[in-house]
Amino acid sequence: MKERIRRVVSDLEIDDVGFAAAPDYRSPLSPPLETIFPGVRSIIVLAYKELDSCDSPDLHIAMNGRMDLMEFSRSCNYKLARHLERDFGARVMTVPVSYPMAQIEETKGAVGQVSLRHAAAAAGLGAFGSNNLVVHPRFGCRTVFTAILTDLEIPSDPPVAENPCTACGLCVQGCPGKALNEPGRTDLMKCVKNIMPYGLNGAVRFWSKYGEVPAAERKAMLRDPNFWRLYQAGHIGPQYFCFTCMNVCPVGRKATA
Ligand code: B12
Ligand code: SF4
Ligand code: SF4
Repeated sequence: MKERIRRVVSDLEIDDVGFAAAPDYRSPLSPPLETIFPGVRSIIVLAYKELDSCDSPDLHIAMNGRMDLMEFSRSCNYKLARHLERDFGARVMTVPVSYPMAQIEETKGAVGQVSLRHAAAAAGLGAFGSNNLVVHPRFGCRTVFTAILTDLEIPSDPPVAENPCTACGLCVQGCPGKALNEPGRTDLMKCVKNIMPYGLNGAVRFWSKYGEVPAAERKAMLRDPNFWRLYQAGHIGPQYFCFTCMNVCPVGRKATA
């Protein structure tokens, strides 16, 4: 069965696939899989290499590359799920590439319903690096994952033989938000402040101030580029303004002339 699925994955131009039996998926914070999909037996995890867009010093181009990949990967994930339903008679549920996610106080709205990193590690697609990203043996940290939950009985792929992270420390030293200083933990607030200046916190700051200042200052606030950026983010969804901990990682980098 794995071989047949791998062929479909290859036809869809997805870069890699791994399989995990549901009991092998262990995420400390995400809800148990059974609460999402009663009767779930396996997770099929798909891996996609980022284009070089994420290297661009122009962060709009870098984010556009991620948006392209989010759209492509969402579509591939859905196509494979439909295929599993039709050709394998499987029950299937797709996992979001990033959003939506439960917006609740306990998790600060930042815990996925399924942790794709833990799923990827369980499916043998890589191991956690010092930046808390899953490092793929061939593509390094510049890898995005999607997943499908199924009721198919599929055994897990073996874990990666060796952690591709060499513990060189470049990601920890390079993080502009100093969010990776504590091993095994990304400081959410430090990362978010740097990576999403025009996300929820930025909007709360803006609108709180807007409600407090006189009319003339409100007009000025709406004419300020800070508001334009918030407005754009409101339209196109979360925008990342940092790709450093992915980009500085030497694993999977092609030698450049
Ligand atoms: C919410 C979210 C964020 C939040 C919160 C991050 C966080 N602390 O989890 C913010 C906005 C800050 C964020 C930032 C980024 N994200 Co993000 N994010 C997510 C999302 C939607 C949910 C993550 C989640 O549930 N976190 C909470 C739980 C899982 O974390 P946790 O259990 O506490 O595990 C943490 C630690 O315990 C530790 N950990 C756990 N086990 C082990 C084991 C070992 C050995 C070690 C060392 C560490 C370790 O790693 C985790 C990181 O803090 C996922 C998609 C998904 N559904 O999984 C993408 C996802 C994790 N993000 C991703 C990426 C790429 C990024 C960024 C690089 C942004 C960018 N420019 O693209 C940064 C990297 C930040 C970093 N170095 O950690 C990718 C990671 C791909 C990969 N190769 O691993 C994902 C999987 C999206 C995807 N579809 O591919 N993200
Ligand atoms: S995305 Fe940027 S701020 Fe967040 S952990 Fe990575 S390097 Fe640090
Ligand atoms: S930059 Fe170095 S320490 Fe960080 S994940 Fe890559 S290999 Fe590991």
